Amino acid sequence: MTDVSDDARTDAPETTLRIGPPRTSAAGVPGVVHGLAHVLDEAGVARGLRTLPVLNQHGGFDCPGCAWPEPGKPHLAEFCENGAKAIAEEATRKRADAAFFAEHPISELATWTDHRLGKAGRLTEPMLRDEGSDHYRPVSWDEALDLVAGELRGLGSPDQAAFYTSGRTSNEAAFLYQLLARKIGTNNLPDCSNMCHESSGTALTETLGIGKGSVSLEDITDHADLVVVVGQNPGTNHPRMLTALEHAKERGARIVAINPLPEAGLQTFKNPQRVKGVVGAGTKLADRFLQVRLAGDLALFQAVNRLLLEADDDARTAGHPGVLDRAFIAEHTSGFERAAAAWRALDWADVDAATGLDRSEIEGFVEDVLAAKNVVVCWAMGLTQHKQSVATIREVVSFLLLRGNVGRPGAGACPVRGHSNVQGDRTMGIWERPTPAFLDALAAEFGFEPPREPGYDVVETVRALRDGHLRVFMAVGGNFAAATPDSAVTEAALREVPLTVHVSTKLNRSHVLPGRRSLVLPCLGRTERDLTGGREQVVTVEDSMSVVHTSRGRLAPASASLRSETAILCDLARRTLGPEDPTPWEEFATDYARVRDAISRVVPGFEDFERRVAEPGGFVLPHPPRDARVFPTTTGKANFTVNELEVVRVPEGRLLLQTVRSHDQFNTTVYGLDDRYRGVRNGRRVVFVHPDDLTERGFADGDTVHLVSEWPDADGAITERRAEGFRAVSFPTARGCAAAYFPETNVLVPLDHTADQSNTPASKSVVIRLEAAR
Ligand SMILES: Nc1nc2c(c(=O)[nH]1)N[C@H]1C(S)=C(S)[C@@H](COP(=O)(O)OP(=O)(O)OC[C@H]3O[C@@H](n4cnc5c(=O)[nH]c(N)nc54)[C@H](O)[C@@H]3O)O[C@H]1N2
Ligand SMILES: Nc1nc2c(c(=O)[nH]1)N[C@H]1C(S)=C(S)[C@@H](COP(=O)(O)OP(=O)(O)OC[C@H]3O[C@@H](n4cnc5c(=O)[nH]c(N)nc54)[C@H](O)[C@@H]3O)O[C@H]1N2
Ligand SMILES: [Mo]
Repeated sequence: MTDVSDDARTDAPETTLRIGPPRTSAAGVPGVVHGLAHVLDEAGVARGLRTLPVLNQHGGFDCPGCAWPEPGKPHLAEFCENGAKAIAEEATRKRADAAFFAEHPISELATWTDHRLGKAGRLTEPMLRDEGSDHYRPVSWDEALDLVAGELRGLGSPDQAAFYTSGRTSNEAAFLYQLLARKIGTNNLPDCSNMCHESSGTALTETLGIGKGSVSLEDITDHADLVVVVGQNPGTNHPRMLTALEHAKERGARIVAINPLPEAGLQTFKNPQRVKGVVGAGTKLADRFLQVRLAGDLALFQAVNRLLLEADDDARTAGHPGVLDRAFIAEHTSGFERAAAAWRALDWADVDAATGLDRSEIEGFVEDVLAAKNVVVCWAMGLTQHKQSVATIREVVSFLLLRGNVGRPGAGACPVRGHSNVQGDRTMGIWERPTPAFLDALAAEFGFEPPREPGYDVVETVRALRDGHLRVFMAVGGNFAAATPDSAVTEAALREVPLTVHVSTKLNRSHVLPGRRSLVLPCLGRTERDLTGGREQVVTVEDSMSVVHTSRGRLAPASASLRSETAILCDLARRTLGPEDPTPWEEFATDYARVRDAISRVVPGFEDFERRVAEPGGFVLPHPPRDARVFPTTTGKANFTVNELEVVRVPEGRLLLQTVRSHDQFNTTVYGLDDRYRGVRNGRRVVFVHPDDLTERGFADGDTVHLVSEWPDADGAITERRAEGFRAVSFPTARGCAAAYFPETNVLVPLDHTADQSNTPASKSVVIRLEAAR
């Protein structure tokens, strides 16, 4: 299925690209047939069928697709089109084996697109690139791990190493990985969360006292009267969430979508798993759609909070009860008066400019809120990847607090996580800023003094690489080179580091931008049977709603040489820390229950881990605000906040670009070249722009353009970054806004352009201009 345009990592326009009208509904029968076709094609019929029925079932494996929770009683097969694609990607019969690496020099692979790299198949044995060589060659596990251990032991300082994690790593492997890093002596544990929900964690910790969502699946399906879906494209990225929204609607709940793009999944949903959905026209999901401008949500929620305040004034003046939950505010919150004063001073001209919405649209939303007893707000990357993301999410929390929408059924904050275990990895201590309490517990369990200084996050790791401060860059999963901003900077920096080590399932760009020496270590994926230590091992994961459960792979491993992440890390730890280290690494490797035992003593909420996780559906971690309206913040209350609004002013003739996912990718893994719901076929170099914005800038639909980002450096000089050869697509996005796919557009995102406080790359608000291609 590869076409000419996909042969090279080229900036030439894609000649076979086809654009049709965007869809208004998601996930109908064609969706699942399409998804199944992927599994059957890639994995072979028998393997595919063996895989799907055990997906997300008790005793089966956790879908590597996304972190949306499984219902208590899953349907016969709780899977979705994109889950099927994720499995196909892992269960593929293709192999990037020694013969493959012998045939293709690294310099050639570096010219391939991400799509083509991924299609090379599963990695099969440890591969080493020697200094100066243009090829990877096979090495034994012993040689590979001794090499890494030797390099780690020879560091001038422990902080010359950084240990990256992507959110597919199991709880057990994550726990051991952070333990190894801290035993070496560093908190340099950057993870994909830094680019993902870091803004949510930061804002929620400050305001509610815990950086996780406060709702359960039942809150949405059974109790909420209003579900607000803001900055999220569930039809593509969390398709099973649509089923939950459908249940909510059947009970009469309303759904409000807030997004610059009219995403298909938020418009109409055809549930493929239900007869009615199959034969009928589908459910209209969103009752109200606010087409906000990019980065306009802070102003929007401030305006909503102001209007709620005014509605309360009006009601009380008229002698009615107010509309705010005064009892909750008095008993459980802090800072209300200051926040209220700030809302009263809000400048409506700023709201108009930032949101691009009519006042009547915002008032309509406020009416929905006032009509609803219980409100849930769900969000994803549309809220987290902007300069003022943390402030925006704080303001969303204030919105919930005003009417007591936290800590009762059907209400709360729901950051919808990305990677299937990204939340669990953080719970296990994958964090460059661990809490003192976590480090104390680790110290007590393992009898050592962990480092206390904060380590590098993702952006700081790129800077450290660029500035030559790192000697070892290790990654368990992920694709650091492609996922991080400012690709040119990151790619150049990675090539200079003395040793890169990637524990991966599949070939990706990070492997073909190797350090001076580079190791690619192949590991088992979620779907595969793990027989480490001669017994069948299970691992555990935590979903977006703090449910911890087991995952057991069922397929035969892609190669006999694969090792589990846990086994690799234990072996590496043993070689690095030497026989004098008292940690029972070998026992950890051969019996993961021993790891869970250690976790149960270090991480609060995991008491009696082994027994509780064996129960059907697992167990739910404690969440004081959700469970008891207890807020472990610095004030001991839920905090209202005052957030100064900085309206993003895009210079004349420029556009604000967001970098998003197509329907045919998982982050940097490109499954295929279509974005069905947005009408794109057989290409990815497209930029979606409002028709009037195109005309005003002298362009027409179908023109080939270059995207040029403009970033003022500290001294005020403008630095330009370019991504060339894109098809301009006239699209009903909000005015002044554009959208294009990452990772291709990561080259446009300046490294220093990050969210205040969370340091998350602001990859949803990049100022660009379009340039005519000649
Ligand atoms: N199939 C599939 N599933 C996935 C992934 C995948 O790549 N493929 N990735 C996983 C991961 S790691 C994550 S984090 C999630 C990502 O899930 P999403 O956050 O849904 O992913 P994005 O494609 O980044 O889409 C961002 C959405 O926010 C909107 N948006 C952007 N900026 C703004 C804004 O300023 N305001 C508002 N209101 N809306 C805005 C965009 O129009 C878009 O609808 O999905 C997870 N699941
Ligand atoms: N411009 C822009 N950039 C972004 C984003 C954006 O919206 N816009 N989104 C950001 C977000 S939300 C995220 S989460 C990051 C994602 O960043 P990463 O998590 O680093 O990237 P992925 O593409 O998810 O990683 C895919 C690779 O993981 C490996 N892999 C898959 N499964 C396994 C496994 O089970 N074990 C191991 N060891 N390896 C495995 C495979 O080799 C595969 O190539 O990207 C961020 N980058
Ligand atoms: Mo993510």
